Amino acid sequence: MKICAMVVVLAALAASANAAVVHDESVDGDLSSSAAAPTPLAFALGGNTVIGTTTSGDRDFLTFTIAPNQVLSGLNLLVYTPNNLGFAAFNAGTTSYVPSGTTNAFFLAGIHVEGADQGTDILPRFVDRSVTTYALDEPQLGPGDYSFIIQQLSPIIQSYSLEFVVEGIVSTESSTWGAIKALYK
Ligand SMILES: [Ca+2]
Repeated sequence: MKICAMVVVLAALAASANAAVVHDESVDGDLSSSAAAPTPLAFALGGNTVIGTTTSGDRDFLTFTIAPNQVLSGLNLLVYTPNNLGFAAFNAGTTSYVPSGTTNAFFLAGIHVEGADQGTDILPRFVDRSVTTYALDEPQLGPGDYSFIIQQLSPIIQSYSLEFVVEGIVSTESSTWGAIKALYK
């Protein structure tokens, strides 16, 4: 029995330690600057790191899908330099915030990103520090398509590294998951 328990523990660590760079602008090119056509990125279970720079005139838009039985459970801001106020936001769907009556409903939450956030999971800030009309109810996103923007409107080069953490759903409480899922419909 002890051996079985050890195997389970090791498997859990391996899953959480599974991290990969899914887009590095210095290698893969600049992320889309178009809210209507974000760069599509494929996220896997574990950490999905996006490395880039943003500045005045270079907003970075990406879109990703959370598969069934998975959640986006964290957004680790690994690097954010220099310390200057920026902005980041989530939208539902494969396009980001395009101001119009039809897209307002897809806007989920937006925050100001600051230097003190470096080294922390900023997903909870979309719950308690949203600067927009809407905020997330929970620090996670369930299955579905999403878009994300990070922008620095000042004429400085803002470097960032973001780790999108995707986890499998292990809860057996289907009633709880149903309630969570309903928030993102
Ligand atoms: Ca960029």
